[in-house]
Amino acid sequence: MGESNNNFVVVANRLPVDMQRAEDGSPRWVPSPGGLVSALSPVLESHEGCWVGWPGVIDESPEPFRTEADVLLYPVTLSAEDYRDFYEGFSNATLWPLYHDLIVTPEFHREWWAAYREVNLKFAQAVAHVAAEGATVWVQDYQLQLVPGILRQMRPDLTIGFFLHIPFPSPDLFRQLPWREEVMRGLLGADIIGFHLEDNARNFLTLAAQVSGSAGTHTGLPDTLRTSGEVSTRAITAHVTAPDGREVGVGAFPISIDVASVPRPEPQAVTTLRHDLGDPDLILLGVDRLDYTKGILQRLRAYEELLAGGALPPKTVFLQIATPSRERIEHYRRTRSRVEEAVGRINGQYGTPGRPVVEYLHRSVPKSTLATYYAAADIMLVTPFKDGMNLVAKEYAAAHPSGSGALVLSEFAGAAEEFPEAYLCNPFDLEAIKRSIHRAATDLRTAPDDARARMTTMHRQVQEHDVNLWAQSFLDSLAEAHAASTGSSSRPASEAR
Ligand code: GDG
Repeated sequence: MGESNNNFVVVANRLPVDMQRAEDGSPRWVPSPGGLVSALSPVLESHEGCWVGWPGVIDESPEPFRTEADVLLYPVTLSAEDYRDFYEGFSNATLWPLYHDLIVTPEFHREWWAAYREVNLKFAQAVAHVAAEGATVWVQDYQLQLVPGILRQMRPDLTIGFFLHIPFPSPDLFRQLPWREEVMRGLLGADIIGFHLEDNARNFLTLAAQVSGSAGTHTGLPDTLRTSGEVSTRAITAHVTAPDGREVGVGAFPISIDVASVPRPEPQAVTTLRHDLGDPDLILLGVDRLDYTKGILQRLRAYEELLAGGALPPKTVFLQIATPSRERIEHYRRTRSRVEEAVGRINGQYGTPGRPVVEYLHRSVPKSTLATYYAAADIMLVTPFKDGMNLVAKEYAAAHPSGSGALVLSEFAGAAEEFPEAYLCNPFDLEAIKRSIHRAATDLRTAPDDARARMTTMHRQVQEHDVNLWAQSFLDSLAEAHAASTGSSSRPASEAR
């Protein structure tokens, strides 16, 4: 048996580890600890679980292997063409911009779509191979939207959940997609489809009724798709009927972070950082993948205008971490060059020798370093044009247990729904970003109690709604939905933890 007896399978575009080659050519696995990995690991471990995904290197076919905790990692091989057409093409140059409200224009190419179908089939076949009879499968994100439908046909015995980590667009935008019926049918192969926000779920429900051939009726648009977020969230309150007559649950499950594993920085590390930055009066921080959705350039322009107007303390530093991302895609290259041009321009104008006003890192930093940055930052700038949730905002709130600091947050980040106490702004409105930064900076000086009350509330929100609650509520809802559809009672996948 070995590979085929897994009762719980997570399938995602990437494995939770990245493969590297040692000098002698042997494969080495570098763990990529993230919220998703820490949330799902205990569930995987207690269920002879398995994670199916791409190992992060083109054309590599490493053997499946077990982690120390007995989780089977099952690699799916992607060729150079798969990577170009499925990953860079359809996933990141068609779906990503379409689902982020056309911040750049999505490209529609039939050969990309063909690759998307083929690679989704490849992932589904891998899952069908490793999943035990009656197993629970949790499919992750926009790269794999056809997997639930394909799996349902291959393996009707499975319980299938799907979660979308990015926004789901309004029906008018989604309907531009030439392959909209196929994508809807793919998603409707699941027992439950989860989104971050009620708005996303509502968009999906409207579409399910509109797109011909994809669904029958849905049970109406309830006033709320999510209970108020108390500990046992039961998020499914709407159902759509799939073409095969099954009832599919649709709900909102806002993702969060693993608060317990956020590194606590040494106070000395924070002092050293402040010193290295020239002991500024005010530290602003941005942490993003270098993606055009994240609004880094607008944020820099707002900062530049505030400096020009003398609206910030004289010794202010803006530290921006921009993690390299999707660098072969044209829009990403263009975003990077514009951001770097702005950094140069601002430092050229306002910096002094040895004291730049923007400190810019175009690389990934260790988690512990990031924790020091979060702790040191007086104001965190999270200003995406559109974001499914935004974990950086939650990590910053988690890093300020005493209520220090301030968060400037885009209205268009999913996190804004959970953090109404942030200094919210419209990232398309430069004046609004400036106002929010200015107000946060002013409150920190002149109304510290108010600033502290805001941050304390956000910190509590994250503590009470961590990633374990997210995973638990999704998997409990999935087990219930499946039990309801088959008339059987099945144990929630999260119960054994
Ligand atoms: C997608 C959706 C949704 C960043 N730089 C470094 C680093 N990071 C880590 C952060 C955070 C993560 O990357 C970024 O997560 P976000 O949520 O902010 O953004 P996306 O990557 O776009 O994620 C998003 C998310 O999925 C989850 O559903 O919230 O809306 O777009 O954890 O800390 N980590 C380290 N070094 C870095 O330099 N170690």
